[in-house]
Amino acid sequence: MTRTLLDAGVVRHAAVGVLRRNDLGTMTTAAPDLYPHQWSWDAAFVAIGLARVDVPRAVTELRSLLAAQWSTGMVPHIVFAPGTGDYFPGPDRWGTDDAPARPAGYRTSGICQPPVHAIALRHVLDRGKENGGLDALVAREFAAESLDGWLAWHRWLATARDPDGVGLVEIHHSWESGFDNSPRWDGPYSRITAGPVPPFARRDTHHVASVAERPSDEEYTRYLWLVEQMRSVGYDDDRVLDVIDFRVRDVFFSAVLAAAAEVLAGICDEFDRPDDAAEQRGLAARFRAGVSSTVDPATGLARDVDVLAGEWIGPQTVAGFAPLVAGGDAGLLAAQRALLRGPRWMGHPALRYPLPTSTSPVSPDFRPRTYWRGPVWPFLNLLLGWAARRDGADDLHRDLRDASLAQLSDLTFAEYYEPLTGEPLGSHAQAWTAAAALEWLGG
Ligand code: 2M8
Repeated sequence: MTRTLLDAGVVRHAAVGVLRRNDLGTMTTAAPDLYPHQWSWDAAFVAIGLARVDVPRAVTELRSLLAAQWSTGMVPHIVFAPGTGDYFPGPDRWGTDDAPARPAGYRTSGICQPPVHAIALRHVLDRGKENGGLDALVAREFAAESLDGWLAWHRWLATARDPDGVGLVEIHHSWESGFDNSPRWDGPYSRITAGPVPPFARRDTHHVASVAERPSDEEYTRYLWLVEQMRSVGYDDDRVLDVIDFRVRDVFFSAVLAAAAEVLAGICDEFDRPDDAAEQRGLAARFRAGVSSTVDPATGLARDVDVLAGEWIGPQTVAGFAPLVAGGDAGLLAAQRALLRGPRWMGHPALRYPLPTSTSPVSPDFRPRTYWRGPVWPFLNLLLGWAARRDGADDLHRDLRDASLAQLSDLTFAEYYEPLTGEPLGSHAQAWTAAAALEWLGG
């Protein structure tokens, strides 16, 4: 799987082309056609990739996302592109015009996504330092200007979304997890009886017969029902808790917060903000402990909690490796790495590339073509690789990088890949997939 220099140049050139194609000037669409707006965690990965080729443009990506931050501190999961509005479910469905916390002048959804942003900011600062000159200046100025915004984001998550202080972030829609129709959410959704929702038409990509691979009409009805519930109370954090039919402690989201809070603490140190640094280290420790408290001794995987049903969530998905993202106890991390590399995951003999699947290939829930129920997601591999290197697991980092670059050298930059055949699925020219390629290539 060793790559030649020529291969690297070709992949880099094509990946830059994908980011250009998705570039609206101050924001990058998540993908052409299917996702014509800026998504929150996509934008963070896009900034990581852009920082490899254009530090000021990477800064612009994060700045435009943060400009739409709500007064509560929430960073919204979609910032709609100016002059558009037809994405399903478009802004009229969200009804955030009536949400007092939404900033004037921005159209956004009313929910959030995992907080990868401080990790992206770290990458931008590091590229700035390496390049020096204007890049260093622009990156540092942005970090200074935006620090309070990122702190407010983490604080909101740690309060509004962890009301009981258990070190786990509560989500109110599976779109908040980013793993939309993962089998993780089948239990909670099975207990929801959707009320009336506005009529909708599902969108397809023209590349593949993807309607069959994406969530079903029944799933979309429930997704929209939850939006209706939040909308009915103006997205007020306290009132949402009383009306919402989906309350889940999301272990992977919590792990991202733990990792990001630790990174933000380091940035606070650099900007001489010792109190904020200490606060973020406290959050990191609290959410790391929360994540490790969910590990199932029988499977070795971390689990979500269905708050309303008072139940653990069972399906074996890649979210079970949340401790590898959060960091923490060396014994737990070593056991998780062995599991990840073993035959139930990356080491499964039928895989086209040895990469984590979104659901274990040996699980009865595994669906190799269906969105978050089995396919490989390249941006997630980048996140796992970043965490592996942070924790000194250089061999895991290297193996994830080599397999990822082999996969991405098909140059489709697909949204997700069929794990057994390597077929690109979903949208092509997906921005965060191209960004992942650029970051894996480095240099
Ligand atoms: C997918 O989610 C959106 C809704 O937010 C959708 O299906 O319409 C997920 O893969 C999510 O993680 C991702 O951020 C988004 C855009 O790439 O698409």
